[in-house]
Amino acid sequence: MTKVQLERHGRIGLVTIDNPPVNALSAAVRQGLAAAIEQANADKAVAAIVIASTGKAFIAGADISEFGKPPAPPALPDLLDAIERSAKPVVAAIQGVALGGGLEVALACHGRAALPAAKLGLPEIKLGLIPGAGGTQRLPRLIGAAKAFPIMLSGEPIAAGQALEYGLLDEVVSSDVVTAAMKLAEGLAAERRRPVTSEATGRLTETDREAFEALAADALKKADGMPNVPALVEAVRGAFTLAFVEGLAVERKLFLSLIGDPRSQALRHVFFAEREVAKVPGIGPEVKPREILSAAVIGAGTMGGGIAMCFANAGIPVTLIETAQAPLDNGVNRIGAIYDISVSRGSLTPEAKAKRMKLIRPAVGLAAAAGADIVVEAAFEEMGVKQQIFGELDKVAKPGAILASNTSYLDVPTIAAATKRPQDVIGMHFFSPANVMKLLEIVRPKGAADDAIATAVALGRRLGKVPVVVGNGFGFVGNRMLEQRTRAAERLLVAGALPHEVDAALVGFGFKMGPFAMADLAGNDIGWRSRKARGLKAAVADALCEAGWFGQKTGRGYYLYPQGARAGQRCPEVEALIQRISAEQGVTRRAFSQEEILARLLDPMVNEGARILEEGVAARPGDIDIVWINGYNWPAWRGGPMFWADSVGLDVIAKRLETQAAEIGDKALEPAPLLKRLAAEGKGFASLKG
Ligand code: T1G
Repeated sequence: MTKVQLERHGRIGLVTIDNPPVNALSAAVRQGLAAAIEQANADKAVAAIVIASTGKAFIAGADISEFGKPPAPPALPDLLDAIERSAKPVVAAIQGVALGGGLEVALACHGRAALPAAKLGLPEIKLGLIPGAGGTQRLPRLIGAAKAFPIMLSGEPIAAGQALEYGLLDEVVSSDVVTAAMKLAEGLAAERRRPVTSEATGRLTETDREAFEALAADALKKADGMPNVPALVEAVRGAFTLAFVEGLAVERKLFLSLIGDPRSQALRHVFFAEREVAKVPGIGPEVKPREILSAAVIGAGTMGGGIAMCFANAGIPVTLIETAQAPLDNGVNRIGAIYDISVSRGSLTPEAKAKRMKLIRPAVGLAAAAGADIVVEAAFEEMGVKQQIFGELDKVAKPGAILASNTSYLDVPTIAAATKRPQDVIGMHFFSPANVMKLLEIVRPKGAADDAIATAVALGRRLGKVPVVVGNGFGFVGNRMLEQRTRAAERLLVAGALPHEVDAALVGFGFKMGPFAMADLAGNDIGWRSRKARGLKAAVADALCEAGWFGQKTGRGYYLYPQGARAGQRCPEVEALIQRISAEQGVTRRAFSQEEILARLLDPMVNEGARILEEGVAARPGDIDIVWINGYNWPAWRGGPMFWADSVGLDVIAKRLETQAAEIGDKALEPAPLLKRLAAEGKGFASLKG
């Protein structure tokens, strides 16, 4: 079926793109558009042309799935050149998002009309790219670089109203944007003038240049090593210093150089992985989510309070339940204080805070959960406590209510067994702080009903989370892999590395902080309690806790925090303790390079990820990447642990694991069968289609 239709309406040639779901500019669409523009220009009965499209989106941009493949003509810049040089005026009728190449198509037109719901943006920066089809040259010419640059730098779309104000749109109409565009096109034809963006240099004044350069200097300071930011600055600067055609050539050269950059390849992987993750195997669109009109949260501690905020932020009334008034009041006060910080920062109005606080109904006793469509338990991480609560909930919750535990690693079927409704019992593992972190692991025990899972996924997205459905099992996906990294970090200390060297390796890789700074921040006693509950030992971590060095909250942990300083300082006593433990274990300490530290930290995580895939606890390697990017700040421009492993080469990782397992004598470090098989076949995790 053709992707682009041309039909004549009076003197207007109406070109309609129909490439569901978002009218991406695939090769077929580009070819169809080029042919339609040529045909309309050859048709004497046509005086002007309108480009419209079907569906929600006007055009969502270039077809990202085509990047890295051999280019198919016409290249987008050539198509846009043909539109701009069309003998007859061309007007864009924008009913929805016009993003990336989609906005660049509209910029090459001679007029632009939109509906109020339309959003216009150049999000290429989020893919590690820059606009590659004239956006860096046409947009500054149309609205000035001081306005255009922030749009390209943030990648965030602007609303139709703001676009009209900027002069990016000629008109915004309440309905029937195609008719409005036709009238606009007729008018341009009658005036026999065609406003051509590429020649509109009036906005590129010296003042505009100064404003742009100031914004550019600030952007370069915050580029954080991403090559597309300096590239964007260079391309936009070309709008001031070069002729249009030369500016286009510089933009194209920079764009093509970024397409091959590993960071952009990683970000494009994340883009698709984040969409794949929403597709839960065995749960198709026919499985309808249950209606969630109200919620209840059990436990007003840090997690429970944060989860209650998620519901209030999404406008869902939520009953926050505690066992007694005092902890309940503490919980509500903590929520109010968190909102106050947002109000003081100006990111929340006092009225919005009041509205959200009203949506949170504090109550003592589980009976208050009776009317809720979903109950999220965020009580003490102890199985007995959870079983007791779910046993109670089974009696008070209404039939069909979803009963979810926020447990971070306990067995969900065991929790479900405390009820007579295991089909309604799932895990919803939020990450701290729950009102901030995007990741939501939805634990799908075997007995859970499909629509219970579908409900949790839909709700997760409504709460603004990235829901990832995972199988039941200790630590699910994220924490199970984190435990491998934690063990590896401890092994490195005993073998010869020091905390700051281990942390530096991860920070150098792109994490916000390393494992020891993170442990000091979260509190070393949390891991200590969990290890004791499972009879596990970690010589250095246990020694610190036995000394009461829990981290920032006690002024010292792996590091010293004088006067509550946030940035830790090296602690000679801890380093002496580590050396003593090495000696006690008969280990001859040795130096480790940053590369070796990184490999020793990340390889065991990847190995655990392979086991997670073998067991079906994660459906796809990309799901594991999304967990780590959204739950543990794995740098998105590294693509996630499984994408990173593929970029290193699974044969390299398997070999390193074998060497380490032999050196330490720990069979658990042997490469997992899946990892070994893929390495032997010369394949990556990407070859596993979920
Ligand atoms: N290319 C290919 N597929 C795309 C796509 C794109 N640009 N945008 C979306 N999809 C697929 C997506 O993978 C999913 O597929 C389906 O469409 C629905 O997407 C030259 C170089 C438009 C706001 O970065 O922001 O132009 O999972 O689930 O929530 O300068 O998609 O159904 O198989 O996100 O309604 C710049 C990316 C490209 C915009 C719709 N454009 N897309 O959101 O649906 S680079 C972008 C979005 C470029 C030029 C440069 C969103 C959306 P599947 P969805 P949604």
